[in-house]
Amino acid sequence: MTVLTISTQPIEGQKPGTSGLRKKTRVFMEPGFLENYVQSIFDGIGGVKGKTLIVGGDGRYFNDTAIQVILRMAAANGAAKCTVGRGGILSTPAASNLIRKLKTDGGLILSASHNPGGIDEDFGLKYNGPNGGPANEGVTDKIYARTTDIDTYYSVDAGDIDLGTLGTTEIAGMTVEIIDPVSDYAALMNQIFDFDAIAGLFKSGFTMKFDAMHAVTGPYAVEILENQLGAPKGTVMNATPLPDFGGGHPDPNPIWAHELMDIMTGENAPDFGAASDGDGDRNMIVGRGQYVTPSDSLAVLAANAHLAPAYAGGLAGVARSMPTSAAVDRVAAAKGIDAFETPTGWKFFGNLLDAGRATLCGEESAGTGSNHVREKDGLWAVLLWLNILAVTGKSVADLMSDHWAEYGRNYYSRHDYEAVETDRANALMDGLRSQFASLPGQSVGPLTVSTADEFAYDDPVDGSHSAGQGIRIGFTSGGRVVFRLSGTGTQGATIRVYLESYETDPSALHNDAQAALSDIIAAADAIAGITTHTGRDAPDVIT
Ligand code: VG1
Ligand code: CO
Repeated sequence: MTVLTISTQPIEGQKPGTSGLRKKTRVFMEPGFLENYVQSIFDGIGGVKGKTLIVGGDGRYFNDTAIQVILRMAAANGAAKCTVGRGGILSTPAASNLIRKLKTDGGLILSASHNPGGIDEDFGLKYNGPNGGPANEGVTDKIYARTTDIDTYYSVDAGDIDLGTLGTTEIAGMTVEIIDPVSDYAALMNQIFDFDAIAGLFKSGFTMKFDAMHAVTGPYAVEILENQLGAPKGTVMNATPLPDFGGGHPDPNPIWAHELMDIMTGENAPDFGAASDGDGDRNMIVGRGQYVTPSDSLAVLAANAHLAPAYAGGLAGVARSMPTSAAVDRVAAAKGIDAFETPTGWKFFGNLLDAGRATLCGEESAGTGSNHVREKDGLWAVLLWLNILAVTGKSVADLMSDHWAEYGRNYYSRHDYEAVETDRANALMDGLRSQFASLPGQSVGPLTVSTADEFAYDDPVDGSHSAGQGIRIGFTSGGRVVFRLSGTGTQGATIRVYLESYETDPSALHNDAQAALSDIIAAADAIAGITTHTGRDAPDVIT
């Protein structure tokens, strides 16, 4: 077999965002685009000679083709072995687990997560390091730098590998092992949770719907919930991963998971509903008639995690991204443990988890996870909820009511303005920056601004500094609004507006979030001029 040395030149737009590189699928399919990025990853991590990698993705359109390219390039670059999920399938948390369990030098995960899939939709690729977590900023900077001066990539003159058959084969001297994508992950979940208690819950007649949204978690959820825990067949809906996710938008929130929401608010609603995203790292939790915001879910899980075997000894600390509500901070304060506030994106939790300073982490965008892997983990969150429901015997609604009564409620919502012209979005952010000095003390409607700044993070473990991580405006009432531009979009800019207020009055704990936040929502527009800058009079998505 001959190694092919192929001349190339830099292609613009290969800067990784919040979670790897995401582009329109057709862009990834342009000649050399994928190859340049894969070679830049290899070069950026100091080469892959003699190294081992995990490779897999969420099964979206182009997943299998891209894996064949990656395998040929890994072989040409001298990698010793690639371990690949059968059919090219690995959920993001399952890939993270395999990197850790098999002690590989990292992995390549192919996914654009919750973004739609298909030739006219989105594709993505990211590198995770030997700890199983997304490459940190230092590494992604090196990868990006290489994309700007790359001149050569390497491949081998070899045919496609059969990804559908378990076992070991070889390509130009590199071992390729095709493994079952589900079994190691299911075994890990069995170690963490009390499967007997959860099986007992299902035996007692407890009902559930899990919406896999035709994305990667289908096979995982069927194996764990139905086969191992005894939930009735059909508990998992939309269980077959499809290259275009059935034409849907595999983002587990009340808007995109409306099929599940209709079931949970309809007649004969099951006790519990959950959904996961394209690559299986996000989760949505909903009780009968009771949606749980991701920020509240993180707080409830932190308050009750000790009911699951793996966390029976308590939590070392908790961490949340800055725009996530402070609900979990109140739990941490009550438990006397540290609460860390990080920039958006799971890569910022890695050091805290590795150093044993945080056990549970979460983001308002429906991501929750723990030190069991180095990614957020959708099914893990669902199983922790089930374990807590099994031990407490409470309904989701009761658990939420009790939690708010004890800690108060952080009303929370996120308003997204999608595909805004980049110049307009930047102008809105710059307009906010120009008001930092004048805002404090100003009244906006019934509210008074107390603070205005841009979040920067100093990593407490390695001391690295990350600036420009979101503009936050605090009010004397304890409420706040945060403005950020998305780092995962593939079209124009998405402005995210995160809204939060805190309520302790027992008679005001069960109101509609949009109503409870109406003053903050009005203040956000008054201060940022959202309507003026974007020309939109309402957000595209409210979660
Ligand atoms: C979004 C979320 C962020 C999450 C990221 C990746 O990023 O806000 O919390 O970590 O997606 O999630 P952004 O930059 O668009 O706001 V996933 O499920 O795409 O891996
Ligand atoms: Co995801």
